[in-house]
Amino acid sequence: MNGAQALIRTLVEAGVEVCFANPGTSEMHFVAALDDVPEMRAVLTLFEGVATGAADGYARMTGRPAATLLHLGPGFGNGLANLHNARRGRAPLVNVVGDHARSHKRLDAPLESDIDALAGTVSTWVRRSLSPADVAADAAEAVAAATSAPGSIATLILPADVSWDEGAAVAERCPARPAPHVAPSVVEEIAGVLGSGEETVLFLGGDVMVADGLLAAARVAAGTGVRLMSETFPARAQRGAGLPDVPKLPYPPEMAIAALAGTKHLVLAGARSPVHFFGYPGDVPGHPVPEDCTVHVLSRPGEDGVAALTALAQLAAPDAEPEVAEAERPVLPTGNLTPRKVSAVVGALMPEGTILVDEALTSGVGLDEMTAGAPRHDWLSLTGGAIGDGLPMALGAAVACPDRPVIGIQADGSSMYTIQTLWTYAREQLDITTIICDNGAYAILEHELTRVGAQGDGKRAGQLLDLGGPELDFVSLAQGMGVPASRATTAEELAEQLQKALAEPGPHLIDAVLTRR
Ligand SMILES: Cc1ncc(C[n+]2csc(CCOP(=O)(O)OP(=O)(O)O)c2C)c(N)n1
Repeated sequence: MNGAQALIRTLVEAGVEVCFANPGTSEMHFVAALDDVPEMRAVLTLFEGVATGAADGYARMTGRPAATLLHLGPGFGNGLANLHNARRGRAPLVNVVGDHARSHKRLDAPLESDIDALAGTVSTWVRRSLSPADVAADAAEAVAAATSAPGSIATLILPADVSWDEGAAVAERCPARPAPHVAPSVVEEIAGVLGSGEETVLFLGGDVMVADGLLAAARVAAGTGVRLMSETFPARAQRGAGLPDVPKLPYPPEMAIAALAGTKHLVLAGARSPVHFFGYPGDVPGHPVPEDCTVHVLSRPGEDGVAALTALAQLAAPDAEPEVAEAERPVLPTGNLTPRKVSAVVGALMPEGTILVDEALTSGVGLDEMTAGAPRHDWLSLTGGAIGDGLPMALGAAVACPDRPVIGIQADGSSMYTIQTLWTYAREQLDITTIICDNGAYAILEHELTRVGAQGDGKRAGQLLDLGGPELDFVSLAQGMGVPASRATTAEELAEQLQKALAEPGPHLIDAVLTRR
């Protein structure tokens, strides 16, 4: 068996069944070995950022890593932004990065670069396999590293000759470190804080954003009077009728500050203490937590937050009934298209079990509210702020959950970072409906320009924020990659086109042209 065959078989043994790939010459033996291991599904992406974002989405929906196959340092670099998002969301992921054959390294060939340095910026585990005899054990360790709580990125660098040389053998699965339980004394201490009678917020994120964690948190809230809030961009949140509707901490600093004003105790469950995305000129604090507020930790990322919340609910609110969202849908709106109307159409029509991928940015206004009472669904957000993850995450989510509809609410500018993802939707015939929120601008940056107090005559600066001239033709772009597409300029058209897209299998794109100010 050659190194590549042993590697892929070992990955499959360890539960890695999908590889999002963009190969090159140094990965040819890996590619060839895929024919020997049909249990590994290989999905071709036309850019490494698509592969890494897809692995991110896949991991969020399954809790298991996908592999990526990347071509040396430049391929890894192309995948970096979405690896960053995956890291911020603590998604388990295994990168296999091809490298030159060992004998070729010292020649400084054109594709030679410092892969280890690149990998180190996002990975908790980096190793270069040094011989075919090692590669399988290395792969098993990579999977264990990626899946150890709370989930992280492992990067295995694979020299071409380690792939092609014989003498390898499959390795057994390595145990991963499970999430440790929070000590009972911590739960007791937090129960004491909740009993203080002072304004308290139970701040949720990470692993607790699933039904059991949210219901336990809602029991605590009902029994003790504390408020629930979640981090602004949870990696994956289960929502909808029958589950608690937990408000997110708003993104704009002034709104985040207002949301936490008066809070005396902030209790963290699975989330880190919040900070603003950016610092701004002037004497503005970098976080929205009031000065006289004490931050307490029930569970850290990587600890078992659901178990901690369940124990807390038993202790602090044993008889409480959680407050949950009623089944309720918005009425279908009419007339010109605004972000709120797009949200209302989605809330009115999304089927049970939808995976909602939110890279709507400024067009996400109202999406939380309009979908809170919709049938149960999952919501994936942009965890690390690096735009261009929406389309790829939807790809990964659809591969992970082939029986569930995926709806991507996608800002136009962000879609262009990884627009070629559409081609993989078509090739794999995935049930993904992409709604492009077409406002013709980098609208959020218009707000940020004002917020940072930047001055200018506005004209030249405006050119860097405007996406018109030439206008992007998303219908043609989608059709050119094999995805059926249509354009909606009114709420009625959007509703009709979304209904049709959801009824037909396979991918669809709707260009929702928003009314400009
Ligand atoms: C990788 C990366 N590059 C650049 C940015 C900076 N950035 C933030 S928002 C944005 C534009 C977003 O425009 P669009 O996707 O059209 O959404 P809108 O603001 O119009 O709602 C840019 C370029 C970023 N966040 N990530």
